Amino acid sequence: MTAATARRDATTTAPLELFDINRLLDDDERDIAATVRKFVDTRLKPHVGDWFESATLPRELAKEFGDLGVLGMHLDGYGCAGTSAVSYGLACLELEAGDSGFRSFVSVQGSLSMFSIHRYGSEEQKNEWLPRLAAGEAIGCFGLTEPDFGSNPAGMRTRARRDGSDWILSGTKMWITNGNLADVATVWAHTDDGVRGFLVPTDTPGFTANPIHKKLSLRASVTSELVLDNVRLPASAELPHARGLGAPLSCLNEARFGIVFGALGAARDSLETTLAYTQSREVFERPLSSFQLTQEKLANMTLELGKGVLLALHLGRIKDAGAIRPEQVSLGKLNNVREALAIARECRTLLGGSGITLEYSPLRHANNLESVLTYEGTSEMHMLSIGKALTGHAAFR
Ligand code: TGC
Ligand code: FAD
Repeated sequence: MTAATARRDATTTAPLELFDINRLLDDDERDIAATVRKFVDTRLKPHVGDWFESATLPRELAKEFGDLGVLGMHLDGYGCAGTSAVSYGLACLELEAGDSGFRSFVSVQGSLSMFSIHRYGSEEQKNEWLPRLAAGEAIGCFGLTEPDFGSNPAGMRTRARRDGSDWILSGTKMWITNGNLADVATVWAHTDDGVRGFLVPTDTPGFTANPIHKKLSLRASVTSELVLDNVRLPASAELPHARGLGAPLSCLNEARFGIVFGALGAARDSLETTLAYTQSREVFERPLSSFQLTQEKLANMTLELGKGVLLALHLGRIKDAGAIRPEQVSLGKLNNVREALAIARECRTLLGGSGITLEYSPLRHANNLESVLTYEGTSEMHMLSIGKALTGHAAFR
């Protein structure tokens, strides 16, 4: 053992231990994070490389996520756990330490599909769908984006028109997570009275989901195009309390909040993986971790990871106090995804050639984070949201 190795063993501290983050959590929050981390380490991580390579997300994971209690965990009643926002965020962080695809599944199920029903649905809709979605016995998806309207959903072309008391929906939704797995789709459409939401059982005639292939990112996640060809729905399929574009945008706040925490899981896993690698990898007869240039990178990444977690926890406490504003969620999503992506890429450099394989997680995380940077509002949309809060000028159009 070299002198450098002996000193290292005596003094190493994990990145987030340096920030003493656990001191900021209560017992429940620590327990939930530890439970999800154990599930990710034992059930998901051993397989994630294969799922990423084969571009699959096994359907049976839905039930396992349900048993774990993470589906709609921040919602009350109807089989949901009713945890704090911080606990939900920590679960997202631990899931995304496995892969952004796992957090994406849970975000879409809990924060987009279930939240849209919980906030805007009728009592009948809630009873029909929420307990099964919470248990992972049914899967949901959320169709807002269209091929020509991603950042600007106000322009959506999907239309819902009345035919007697029925609704007829026509249009195409694009890039829809869980589309080919879903039993029910929350679909947003223009009507003569503005934007409305509809619950579309995916076995309804005229509804088709087409998987999107050849992805370089979020491969352990199902992404689909949804085609609605004169889909006839009863009046009871409309979400009765959703009125206008603000309804789907309010669901996005929930999912974006999960990403504020989640992206840091990908960053933490990248950094932990890389720290371990640099300690065992010898270059020029010394551990890679003993070089100043390596330590500069490790120190800077640790700072950004820790600052991101502090920001996420601060926003989580504001959310739990019922006071969070959409532009505050934008602050967290913009910063934490941007920094997580930078960390994952920097980690890849320290892994050298080994870093380009699925043997090590950082490049997989970096590729996933390219999607995370784009979905739930691109980084530019969040800059403009912050800019609007600062100046009062909406510069989107
Ligand atoms: P604008 O006129 O600003 O707003 C229309 C109405 O909506 C209200 N509103 C919000 N309400 C709640 N939360 C928010 N974040 C809101 N933002 C706006 C607003 O107050 C207004 O209400 P009212 O009552 O006055 O009518 O609308 P705009 O057309 O100018 O658009 C603003 C903009 C650009 C910020 C918005 O369109 C936007 O956020 N664009 C980004 C679209 C986006 O994020 N799409 C994500 C799709 S889902 C997804 O990506 C899932 S990824 C899978 C996963 O999570 O894993
Ligand atoms: P565009 O809106 O075409 O943006 C292209 C570029 O132009 C971006 O850099 C953008 O920031 C920039 N830009 C656009 N407008 C402006 C402006 N005013 N000023 C400056 N720059 C601008 N959507 C769903 O509804 N449900 C889902 O489940 C879902 N899952 C997804 C999963 C994956 C893997 C991906 C990649 C996407 C998913 N999306 C989903 C869609 C996602 O929300 C959109 O991709 C995103 O909102 C961006 O829209 P767009 O792709 O059309 O890009």
